[in-house]
Amino acid sequence: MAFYITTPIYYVNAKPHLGHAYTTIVCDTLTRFHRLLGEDTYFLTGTDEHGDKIAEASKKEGCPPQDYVDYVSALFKITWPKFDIKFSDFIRTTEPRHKEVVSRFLEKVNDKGDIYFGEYGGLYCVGCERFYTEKELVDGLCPDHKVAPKFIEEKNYFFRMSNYQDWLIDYIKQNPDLIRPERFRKEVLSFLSEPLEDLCISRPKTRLTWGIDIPFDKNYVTYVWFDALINYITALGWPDGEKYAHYWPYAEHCVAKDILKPHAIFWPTMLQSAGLPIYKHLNVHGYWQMDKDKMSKSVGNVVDIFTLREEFGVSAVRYFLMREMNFGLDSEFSYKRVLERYNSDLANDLGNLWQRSITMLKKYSGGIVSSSALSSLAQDSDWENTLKLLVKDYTIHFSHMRPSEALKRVWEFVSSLNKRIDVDAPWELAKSEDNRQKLDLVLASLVKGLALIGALIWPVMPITGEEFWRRLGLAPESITLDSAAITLALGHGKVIEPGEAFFKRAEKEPEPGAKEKQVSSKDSKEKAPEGRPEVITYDDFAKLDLQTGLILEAEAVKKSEKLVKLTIKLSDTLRTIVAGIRKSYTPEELVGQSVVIVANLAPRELMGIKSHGMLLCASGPDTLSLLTPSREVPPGSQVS
Ligand code: ME8
Repeated sequence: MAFYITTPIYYVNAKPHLGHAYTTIVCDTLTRFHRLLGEDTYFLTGTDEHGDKIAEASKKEGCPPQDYVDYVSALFKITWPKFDIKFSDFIRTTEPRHKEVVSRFLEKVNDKGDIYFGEYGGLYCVGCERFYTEKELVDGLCPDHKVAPKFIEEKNYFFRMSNYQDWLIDYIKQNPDLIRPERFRKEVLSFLSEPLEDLCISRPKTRLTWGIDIPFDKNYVTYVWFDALINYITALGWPDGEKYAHYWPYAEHCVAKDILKPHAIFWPTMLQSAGLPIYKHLNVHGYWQMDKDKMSKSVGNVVDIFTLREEFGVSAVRYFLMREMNFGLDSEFSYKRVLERYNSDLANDLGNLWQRSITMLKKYSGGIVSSSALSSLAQDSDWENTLKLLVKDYTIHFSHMRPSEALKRVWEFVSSLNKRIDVDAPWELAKSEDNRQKLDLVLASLVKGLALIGALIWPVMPITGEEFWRRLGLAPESITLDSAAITLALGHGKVIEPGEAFFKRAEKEPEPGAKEKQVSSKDSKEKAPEGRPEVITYDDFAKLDLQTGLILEAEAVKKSEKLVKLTIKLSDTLRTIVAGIRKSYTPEELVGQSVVIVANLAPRELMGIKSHGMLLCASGPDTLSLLTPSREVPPGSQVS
């Protein structure tokens, strides 16, 4: 079996925020879950870079559209790995591969006779990049952007979407889980009960040039939605790519309800017209809200995901998002709620279970799981059935796009193990040698339970799941839900240590970076050399990768007087470097400066932010001075 999942490609008129992070983490989680099932997975994300909205945003920033989209797209691309999101491909609609596929697709639909030239007048919302009917407006305003749409009349190309209305209704009825959850399927069918209009798919170049040319009329560019949706097949190399043949039959899209209509109506009719199979599922979720309003850049109520990550750590942020939102319903965001879940689910339930179990294993059994107890446990059908049922329920929930329910089920098991400790009271059993067998059995069941929990939480909290396995003496690369395989692997006879607490209770809002450090790498413990040799060889010097870089962004690190977080452009990548230069430079002074960096320095974590390199500065008597090339050279130039 294969599995192919996509996020929406995000508009580059805003930086990534919690809403984007949610969808992207759902897709990463689902991909990891399918990998656990042994499937061959492909996960696509990317950026949507054409259209009015982007052209306007770049104008506002005062830079050419290509520079602007390069920059914001790179921000998205470098953000996701910081949330342990591992995509297979990152697509940009300004890439040549995409432009080519859009042209081919348009030709195909045109050859079918589904495109015509006509005149249209209508109410257009720039924010949504689409025409609205009077009925769809709320008090005359766009329901999302709360602005009055403009009346626009012009000649354009149209896609005969109305021809496919009856086909689409039948298709949705015959494939009851095509659009899920059910409420969105109903919404689409109700929308389709009214006559469907044809779709305007072009914009005259007199009004907009920032788009993909219509292949049969160079005076027009393609409407951004017609262009954007096609990304899902571009990335697979449609029409002849191997990936297309392999993954497209398993395609799953994941979007929020704001873009239900383009995905549930435009996209399947486009696919049908071009003769391509329809995706397998459209998974639609609700909005993260603040004070009952959709979190969005235009409303200005977005949560900064980096602050959240600094305060609670990646695992906790991912857990919160997956557990708190019922997929399909809206969810209200608050720091208080994050803190509550952090303390109750992670620190109390999960963290305590680990600490109590492994501390007792250490105390009563020298940290070694009894292999005879492991074998007896494997013969205990009640216990094995409990595990089997847990994995089955979990699998069903994830397969039906219910991540929150899947986690809830895992936490029921966590609670049952915590209760088991209270009931079996290993500290009482340990008082008499007669109870040795029973004690070993209880300890073995706790260790086995923790190994399984490590695997079950891995799709949502990869770092924590892997760390569970590492500390249990198991290879994280072999993480599995298979009970027999876990039993076999646990019989290694190595000493298991409890280690540092996974999630320390946070009494008040934790200090930035506090939680992140719990699973931090050993980098921060590295010491600076105390003295310097008088002479080094050229080979020593050649180990340094010194490069020039351009500072694109500078942001003071909260709760630190010295640190600034910098986004630095090298030749074709962006770097995050945290530098202690705030006493000598304001963040505003830093943006636009050319600097010299040590590019191959091991990453270090400073106030919860990973710094990938170091700036070179001269230290004056009371100020620092950045080293900067005396002539202009492109970012990423070698310094030697
Ligand atoms: O619509 N709650 O891009 P976009 C939950 N380019 N999810 C949210 C959210 C919120 N408050 N805010 C944003 C576009 N999202 C098009 C898509 S696809 C071919 C083209 C997430 O940048 C959610 O996934 O406006 C939503 O559908 C998406 O961001 C919209 O991203």
